[in-house]
Amino acid sequence: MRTYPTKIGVMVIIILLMLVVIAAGAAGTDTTADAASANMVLVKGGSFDMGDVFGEGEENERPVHKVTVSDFYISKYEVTVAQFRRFVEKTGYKTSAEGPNDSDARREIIAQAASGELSREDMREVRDRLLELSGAGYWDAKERAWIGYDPFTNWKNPGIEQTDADPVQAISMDDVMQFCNWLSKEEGLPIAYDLETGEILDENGDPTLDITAVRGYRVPTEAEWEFAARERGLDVRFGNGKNIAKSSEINFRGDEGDYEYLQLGEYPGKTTPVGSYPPNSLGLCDMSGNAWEWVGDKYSKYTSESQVNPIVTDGRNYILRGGRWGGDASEARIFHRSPWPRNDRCNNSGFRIARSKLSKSEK
Ligand SMILES: [Ca+2]
Repeated sequence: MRTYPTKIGVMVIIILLMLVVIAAGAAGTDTTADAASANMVLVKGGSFDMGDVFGEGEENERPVHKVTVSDFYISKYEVTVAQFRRFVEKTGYKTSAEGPNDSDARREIIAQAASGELSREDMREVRDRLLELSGAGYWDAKERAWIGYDPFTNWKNPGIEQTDADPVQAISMDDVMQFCNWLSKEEGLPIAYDLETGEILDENGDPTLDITAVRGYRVPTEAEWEFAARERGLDVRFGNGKNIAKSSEINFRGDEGDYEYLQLGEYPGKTTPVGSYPPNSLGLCDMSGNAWEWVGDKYSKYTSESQVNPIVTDGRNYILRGGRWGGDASEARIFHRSPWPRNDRCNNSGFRIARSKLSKSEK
């Protein structure tokens, strides 16, 4: 009988150990409760041939050109609904998509646009006025098409079912800058963005073109994003390190398209919790598919010149990279570039954060 208490003791220890293992497992995968900055991956810098090295994409993906980037951090996951909500709850921030819902103004804008008499410049103005109002570009998952601007679509109501661990959607570049500056302040870092001009700022708050001098949180530059998606510049087609797009490995419109690099599969028709698919060799998830991701450059055509830590600051549009849950295999290719105005947004647009590595001693 003397062994009885010992057995109970062993059982208690085993149960306790199991609980510890379960808790550790939960902590390891709980991407909703963590701060957005909790899962940053250091990417060692290097040189690579940026652009469509396969020669099969759109014209704006070429020419391939030599680019060197310095060490930087990038988040393992896209910023989640829960992480964005924490920012909104702490600041009361209203996103671009939560502007005034003025139906008269909207009607007038739509009538102007439909008149067919506007110049390209006038059409831009009309679009800019539309962007001042509420709503976001709406990708209809079932129709598999953009159905224009929906005045009620925003990050709280993206028109798809989402969990707190899904990537936040309907985010503009303005929203990105606000989020990043808030996060920098939370962590006692100098802010990275001038919210008026959109300029990037060094640690003294002065505008800079040197991304390595920026201390605060920001989105990756276009070159950093591509370098990371390509596992430090390898010739791979998709952000998970693979050359064939499979719906078991990427969240995209995987059930249609006629591409050599597509294995037909499924189309979830919505975002999925970040980290649902295997990462690339740097540990980064969803670099292809799930949320479309803003990068910190203005859109411009590539040139063949070699560049070191490039960042384009002139131009009208920023860029979304990496494809999206509603996009096809071609869009999910790493090289694909989609230019959008700074305050534009849609129910596919999200982001991930980055930070410069400042010195060898910094963790
Ligand atoms: Ca993505």
